Amino acid sequence: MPLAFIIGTAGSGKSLFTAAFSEWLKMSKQDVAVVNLDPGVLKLPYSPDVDVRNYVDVGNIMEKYGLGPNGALILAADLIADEIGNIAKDIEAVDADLVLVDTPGQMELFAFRASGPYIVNELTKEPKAIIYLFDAVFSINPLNYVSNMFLSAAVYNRFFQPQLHLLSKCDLLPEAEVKTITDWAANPRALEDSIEQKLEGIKRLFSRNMMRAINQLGIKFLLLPVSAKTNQGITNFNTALERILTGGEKYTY
Ligand SMILES: Nc1nc2c(ncn2[C@@H]2O[C@H](COP(=O)(O)OP(=O)(O)OP(=O)(O)O)[C@@H](O)[C@H]2O)c(=O)[nH]1
Ligand SMILES: [Mg+2]
Repeated sequence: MPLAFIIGTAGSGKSLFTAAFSEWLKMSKQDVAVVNLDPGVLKLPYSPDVDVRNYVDVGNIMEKYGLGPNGALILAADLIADEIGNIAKDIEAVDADLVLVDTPGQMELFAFRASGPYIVNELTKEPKAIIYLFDAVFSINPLNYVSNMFLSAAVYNRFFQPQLHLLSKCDLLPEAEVKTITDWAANPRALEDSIEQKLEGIKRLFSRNMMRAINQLGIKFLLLPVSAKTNQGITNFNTALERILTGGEKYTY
């Protein structure tokens, strides 16, 4: 069964999007399972079918190793890798046609430590995709947008899996601003124009050079606006995901 990993900076909307998209799939009679890979989360907006907290408990780690919350989360990220066989078995036991994986709040724990790519590779040999979330409110500033491009390119460089980019929480911005950001993704000239207009000095120089460097990497950068509150954009996103994971077929017949 194919797996989609939802990744993004802290608070970018990973968990709520996982909840909204899984509900949407269930309404469309698709057989979906949801995995929580965040060992530190206290409350989730969905009921996970598989939960890493059954294996790795951040509270216990803090006590056992005398660590603070951040040290415990780092250790937890590595301990998850040791439990990957059990987690893979749990996922197989659920036997769904598509698995959504909600990843830890702090993206760097999953993306930039050795354990993340190991987990992605070991969980399944079936098709997988990385879903990278750009927080819409954060991204309306061109400097932040370019920083997020850079992070998403860094994530790609860690996993080398098909990657889809979503503009999350798009209900929080006026439609015109959503369009501005999606235009930046589709057309580097539009982004360069905004950088010239809205930024000055070192910020302008830095953003322009970083944007050009990322474009030179040749990463195709389609950004789909979505909202986990209004379900806007979810149909489009699902079509793009089906194309990657199943060659355009439905997950469940
Ligand atoms: N308006 C609006 N708010 C959203 C949307 N998605 C998430 N939020 C809010 O943004 C905050 C963070 O959402 P989460 O889904 O917890 O984000 P996350 O990336 O899982 O956060 P961490 O795992 O803690 O890093 C919550 O207050 C959500 O209610 C959305 O589509 N629209
Ligand atoms: Mg979360």
